[in-house]
Amino acid sequence: MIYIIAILAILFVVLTFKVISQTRKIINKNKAGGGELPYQGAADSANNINAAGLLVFWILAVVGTTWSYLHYSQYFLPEASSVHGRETDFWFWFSMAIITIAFFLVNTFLFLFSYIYRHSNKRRSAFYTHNNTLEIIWTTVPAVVMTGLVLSGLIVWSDITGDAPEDAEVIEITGRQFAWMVRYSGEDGKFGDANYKLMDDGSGNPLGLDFADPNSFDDFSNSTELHIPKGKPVLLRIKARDVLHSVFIPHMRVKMDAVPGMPTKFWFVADKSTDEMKAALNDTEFDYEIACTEVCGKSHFGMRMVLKVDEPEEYEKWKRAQKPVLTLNPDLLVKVPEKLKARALKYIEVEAPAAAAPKDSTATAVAAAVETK
Ligand SMILES: [Cu+2]
Repeated sequence: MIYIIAILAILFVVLTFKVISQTRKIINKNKAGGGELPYQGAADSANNINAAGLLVFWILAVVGTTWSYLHYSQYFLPEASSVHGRETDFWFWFSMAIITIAFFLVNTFLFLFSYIYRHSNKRRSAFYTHNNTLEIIWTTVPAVVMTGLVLSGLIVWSDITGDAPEDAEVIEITGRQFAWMVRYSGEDGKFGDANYKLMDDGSGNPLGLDFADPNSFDDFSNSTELHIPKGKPVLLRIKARDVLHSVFIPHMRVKMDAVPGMPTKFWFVADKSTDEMKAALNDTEFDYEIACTEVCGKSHFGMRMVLKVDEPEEYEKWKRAQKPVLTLNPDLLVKVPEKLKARALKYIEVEAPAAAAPKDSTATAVAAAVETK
């Protein structure tokens, strides 16, 4: 490598001297009264080679660009499974089409003209200062097109980031190193208070539910799957427990940072159930995936959760089958204030509470997920 650099450096010095001496010759010739330069023929052939080289470069660039587009299209996002996803995809490809056409047109003319109008002794260049009509056209057309694109994007964006509909299914998703945890409000439809000071993996309360708030008694959580109903607005309340994370559901075109101490949100309507996707792709193993798209530590790559899009009836059935955090971790009863104990006891299963805790309780699963990483 060092020899190549040395050779290039020597070549650079030699060529620099060559350029200086040629320039001096031209200057001296001009001072002596101009006329035909002795090396005019050589300059013409060099001009021809440069012009042809530019044309060849552009042809190779067209082939290369087209090839890379087709080759890497396998890594494009999969077809959208959400209502707003289809809309953003439409605008993405619409902008892409305009940009692509402009890119090929402008560059084709650029390289073609540099070939056609290469230097020639047989013609003289015209002195052309400016053309108002042309300037107005090439300023107005791009300005109108760009404004149209930005405005249409802005309208869709304000819809996506606006308030979720009243009847939206609200689900809380919390990121931590290195797993996602989701919480549902349970049968009362109200989330209990949560406080980071109460987060305690050991006692089965990694989300810090505050059991002084009776709304938390029926809240249930999951650390392996997020279930949502098909065709109904879903509002994700997004939180982080330790560092920055980011909720990314590629099929749903959902992407939002999870920031410690600053809840964020994203609402969307999934319109293809997991089963429909399995049938459409002819793949019984298919599952929607939630990934973390903010590098959050050494096991960031493994921070994924499965998303199940259920038919609405199936979803309600699944919800009814879930057990509250309190039921799965009856020891948390000590955190309930005396005056609320009677209400909380309804959620404690009487027979053999220890055996009632299934393996996928949030605390156990998260602890396992964190330990293996
Ligand atoms: Cu991450």
